[in-house]
Amino acid sequence: MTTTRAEKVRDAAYRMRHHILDMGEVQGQGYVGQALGVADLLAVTYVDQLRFRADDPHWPERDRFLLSTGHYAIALYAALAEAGTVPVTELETYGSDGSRLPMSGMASYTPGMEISGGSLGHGLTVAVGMALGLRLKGREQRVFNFLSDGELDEGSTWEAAMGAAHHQLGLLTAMVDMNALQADGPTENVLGIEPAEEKWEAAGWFTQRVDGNDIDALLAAFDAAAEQARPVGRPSVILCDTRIGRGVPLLETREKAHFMRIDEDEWQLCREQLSEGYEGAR
Ligand SMILES: Cc1ncc(C[n+]2csc(CCOP(=O)(O)OP(=O)(O)O)c2C)c(N)n1
Ligand SMILES: [Mg+2]
Repeated sequence: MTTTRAEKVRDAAYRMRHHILDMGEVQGQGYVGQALGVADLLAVTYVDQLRFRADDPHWPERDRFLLSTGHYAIALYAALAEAGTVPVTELETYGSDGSRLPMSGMASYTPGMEISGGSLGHGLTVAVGMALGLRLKGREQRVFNFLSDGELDEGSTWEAAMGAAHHQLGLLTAMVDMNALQADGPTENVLGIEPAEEKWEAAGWFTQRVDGNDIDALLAAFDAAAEQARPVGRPSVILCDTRIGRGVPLLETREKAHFMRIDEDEWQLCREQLSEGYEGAR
């Protein structure tokens, strides 16, 4: 029996969610909810879309994946472990002194981490510069920028969005985690950004909005973006509505979801719930 693209992605996302829980347990807390929410999105990116060499993170021909949100590093570490760039055994060093896997993403520490993105609202500006630079060199690599809905409240993001359309950076794809949450509460209470699709369209982007936990919908959206991708053309954005804590019911309903503290005896329960959900869906 052949494994479909969607099955490959689903299995990778499941393993990544386990990695996220394992890393989270090392610190007893962290940005676990967001990471579980975007595991499907990052699995699609790393398993199905991105051109890279796991054992050569500086391979000049690679597509670029820029994580704007440094606090989502735990999600990227899970993807890098699944990809084979970071050994799975190294995940237990997460957040410890001297580890290559600090709690906030640092490009100089971690193989495969292209930028240090903790200062929110800067990732897309860097991505625009990188896409322009690659085009000037005559290269046809794609640049993917992962950003959060909180970053849509930053003016610099919209300057970059307009700049990308102005310069017709057709190999640039932004993916936004529309988890409807920020550190200070629900996005709609902090600074509403809806209707987000219309804003991106008005900025000149090929815009799609999907359920970010529906792997088939994600694959279709990434395929449509890839179809559009050309050196001179419209940049693409995929707005992904994700659910915090996805896959672990205990965490899907947590009130304090931006930075979760999880009791010692809850981690095993989280793992069991994750496994039950995965087996149940098969
Ligand atoms: C420029 C900047 N301002 C403020 C912060 C502090 N901060 C860290 S996470 C965060 C929430 C941003 O929203 P989002 O990324 O959507 O949050 P999440 O979905 O992870 O809850 C803020 C304001 C920051 N890192 N950078
Ligand atoms: Mg958010």
